[in-house]
Amino acid sequence: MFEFSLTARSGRARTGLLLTPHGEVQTPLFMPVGTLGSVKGISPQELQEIGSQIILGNTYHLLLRPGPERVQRLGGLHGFAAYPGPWLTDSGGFQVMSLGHLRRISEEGVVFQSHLNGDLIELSPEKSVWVQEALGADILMAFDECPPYPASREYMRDSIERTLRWLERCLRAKTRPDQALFAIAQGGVDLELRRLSTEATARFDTPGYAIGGLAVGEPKEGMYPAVELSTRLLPERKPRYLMGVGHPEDLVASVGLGVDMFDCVYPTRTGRFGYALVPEGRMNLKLSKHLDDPNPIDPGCDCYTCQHFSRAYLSHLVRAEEMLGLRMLSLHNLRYLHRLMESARAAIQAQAYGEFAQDFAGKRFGPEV
Ligand code: PRF
Ligand code: ZN
Repeated sequence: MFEFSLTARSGRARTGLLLTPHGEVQTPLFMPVGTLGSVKGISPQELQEIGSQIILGNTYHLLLRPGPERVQRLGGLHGFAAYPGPWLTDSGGFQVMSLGHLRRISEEGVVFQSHLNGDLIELSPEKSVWVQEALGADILMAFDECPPYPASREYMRDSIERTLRWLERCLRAKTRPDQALFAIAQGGVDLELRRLSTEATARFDTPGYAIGGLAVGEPKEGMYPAVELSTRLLPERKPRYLMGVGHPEDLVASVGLGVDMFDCVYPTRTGRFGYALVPEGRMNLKLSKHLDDPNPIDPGCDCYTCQHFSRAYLSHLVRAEEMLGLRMLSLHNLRYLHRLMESARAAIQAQAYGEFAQDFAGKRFGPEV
């Protein structure tokens, strides 16, 4: 039911085809984040129109509300959220750290206080798998610990080992054959610990592997060597997922290092803040220079937003905090990242990824246009 095949290579970049019970997807790809079972403001129909292939849901949020058993009774994420294509759920390990009021980490798992009502909630490898089986995604993530940056070496080493024991427990707890569980390597930006974690993780023969523990505030110069080492150590024939990374530059560089999958709230969140992703960088629609501009955000973009609306109108909507403006920017930003990955796939298939990456970098202007 799960199969991953490589279809082309260019340097270390690769294209692949991943088969899941709810459809096949082409890699490299970007996955929109639908934390609570919805990609904020974007309908399933729109997601399909812009070329989304997998949606990511979160164990942490869906456990708090509406609850995994309710989602299961109402058809799992595919039925309940009416998005029939492939889903992936994150395990909650990372969200507990970043959102919950963490009370205790132990060998057993974590105890945290809900950010909604203060309830004490436990999450363990077994419980995370149980929740993810009820949610019914095609791909489940192992329950891991993503330590903050910076963390002491001693803490990191303990944490890596705990995450490996948690991975074993996740695999033992898993019961459904129609779901694939991806392992997650940790290790921060310390290359020795990253190697330790990745080699040990790769010994578990899971259908895919994630590179976790990055994009937690470390300098960019720290992240790339860790990604580079990870893709060298992970098995060639399994998909590699770099978690929580979604800046266009990082996608282009990481695909060049052999990463196949990405997720991030960046395109939707930055859209809600009034920014549009463009080939030159990021356009701030709140700037008054856009108020009289009849041009679309990006004349080269095929999305609904660029086909119908001017910068002037979008700028007006953003200033007035109209829902439509924020929705249309999110839609454009997601389409931008999907197009970026489509172009990357075409370049890899043409054996020209190096030129593609160079061309991409050559157009970048700076942080804001
Ligand atoms: N682990 C999990 N989810 C994640 C991460 C991780 O390390 C990251 C990396 N910051 C994003 N999402 N389970
Ligand atoms: Zn557009």
